[in-house]
Amino acid sequence: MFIKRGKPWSLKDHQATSEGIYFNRRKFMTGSGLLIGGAALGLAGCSEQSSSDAVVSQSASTSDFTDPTLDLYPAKRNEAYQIERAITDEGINSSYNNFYEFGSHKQIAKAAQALKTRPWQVTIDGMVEKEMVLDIDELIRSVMLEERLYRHRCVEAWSMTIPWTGFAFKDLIAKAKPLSGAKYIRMETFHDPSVASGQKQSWYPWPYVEGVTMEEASNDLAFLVTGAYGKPAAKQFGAPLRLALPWKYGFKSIKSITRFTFTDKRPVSFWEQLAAREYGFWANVNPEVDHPRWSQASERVLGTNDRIPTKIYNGYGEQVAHLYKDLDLPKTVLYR
Ligand SMILES: Nc1nc2c(c(=O)[nH]1)N[C@H]1C(S)=C(S)[C@@H](COP(=O)(O)O)O[C@H]1N2
Ligand SMILES: [Mo]
Repeated sequence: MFIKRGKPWSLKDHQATSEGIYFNRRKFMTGSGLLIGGAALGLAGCSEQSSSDAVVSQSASTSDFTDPTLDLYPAKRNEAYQIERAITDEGINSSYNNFYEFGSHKQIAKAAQALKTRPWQVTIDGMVEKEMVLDIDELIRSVMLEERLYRHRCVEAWSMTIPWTGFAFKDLIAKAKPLSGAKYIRMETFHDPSVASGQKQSWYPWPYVEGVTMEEASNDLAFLVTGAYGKPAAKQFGAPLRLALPWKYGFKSIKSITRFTFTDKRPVSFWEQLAAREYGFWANVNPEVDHPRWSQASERVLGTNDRIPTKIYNGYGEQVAHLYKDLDLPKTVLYR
């Protein structure tokens, strides 16, 4: 299937740009001691332009690899997570991604096929009863997979609706047996510049890191994703294991996770390291708190011509607002 040039969802209809484009270079250069020319940054200023990329086919794009968990799909849909929006076309979702390991633009799907998702180990360490390394297939087979329809809202002010397959984050916490002092979970993506050429861009603080509080991770909505669209996740979605936190901006939903570390220190995420003023720890979707460079009041719905008002907590306030009642809202939702 091909997507034609000039698709409506790629129009430059707002001034939001990619996460990375304006991060504080000077500060970063000082901190790292690197000399970086402006041009060499090559950040995603053109991310909203259309490209002629074909949609990368979900199955036939690479080799003869058969996912060892294929028999678990499609998983039964959990009807509690039905939503009012139309599911985003799989072809559109599969060819418009943020995955900076494979490039600082949206057309990374092809490059992401280089990622080897087996064998894949997930380390659980830090403040837990016993540190462990889990094989991804063992992990997936030890949990109950289900399908959930979730909204997905990027801080760049675009959104999709995705049928994820996965399991509750709290199921992983139960396996980990955290010590009572653990307050946060720090997550890390693989680090292999030989496969992910974006990781050769040394001014980024690789590997990608994200963090959540124990309460956030234990919330029913926090979902560890293994699949999408009724099959194992495409590599560009963050196979074989990524997070989906639908009430937070998309950058919190870390892809291709290799490590969960339970800790009493608040993790500093990838984007927070680059530009703390723009991408804070909480990063809850909030139409009233603008990004320093653009409004968050509305969002472009990919695959349609719609621009719709953004909802507080991306429409999931009922499930998660209580987690933040003691914080100084709304100003601290994004920046703190
Ligand atoms: N490892 C890793 N995880 C990541 C990113 C990334 O660049 N690397 N981008 C984030 C951002 S900004 C968004 S919006 C979502 C995009 O997910 P999608 O491509 O499935 O829409 O992934 C998030 N997780
Ligand atoms: Mo994002």
